[in-house]
Amino acid sequence: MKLYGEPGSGSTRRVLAALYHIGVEFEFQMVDLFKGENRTPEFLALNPNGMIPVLVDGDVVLYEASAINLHLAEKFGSDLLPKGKDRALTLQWMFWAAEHWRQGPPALFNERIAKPVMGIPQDPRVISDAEASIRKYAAILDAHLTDRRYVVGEKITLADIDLAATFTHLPRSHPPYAEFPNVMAWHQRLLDEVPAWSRTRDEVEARMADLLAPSGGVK
Ligand SMILES: N[C@@H](CCC(=O)N[C@@H](CS)C(=O)NCC(=O)O)C(=O)O
Repeated sequence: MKLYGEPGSGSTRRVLAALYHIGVEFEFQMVDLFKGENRTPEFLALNPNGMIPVLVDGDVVLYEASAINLHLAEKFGSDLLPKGKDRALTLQWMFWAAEHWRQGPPALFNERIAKPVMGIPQDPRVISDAEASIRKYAAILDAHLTDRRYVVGEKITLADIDLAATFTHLPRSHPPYAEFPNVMAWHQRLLDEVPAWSRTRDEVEARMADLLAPSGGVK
């Protein structure tokens, strides 16, 4: 199977983490967004949205990282997608991540990383709205994690991957997660206990260092 993506992308990271965790062999096809490789006719035939990641697995062509991860977990029988009640809860948190949790962080990425690199002024209103959204949902996740090691019980699931993806640009986009100790402890646990999560963190950092070097980095 072949994954189209970019190692600095939080959405690509969600799929890479699942592939590494399950132990799947795959081919990686770099799609350089800065060179417009996501806008070629060939790529748009795979995903008309012009977005990574895309997985091609035989005659299955999938976009949307969560859908790709569900396909992988089902195909390989991974406990990243548990059975019964825990399956329903995993799906609940994946949908919650898409609808609510991942709303603020991309706006912060745009304001604090993309805009400075492109020489466009930041919009303080967008930053304060994004931070308000992040705080609102982080308070809910923080309360949920009071007595849990992972989002659904004792082991990592696809829900943890979908939620933790917003930590991908923490050192650069500065979402206010430090105000939420259970959220911080859960993310540290993922880094400490799940090799696929720390490996993809290292790959993101290496790629971002390369990308941001010409502009002198982002503070
Ligand atoms: N909902 C999609 C989001 C994917 C996404 O945001 N991809 C970004 C990179 S992280 C992208 O391809 N952006 C290119 C563009 O918008 O032109 C998913 O979960 O897979």
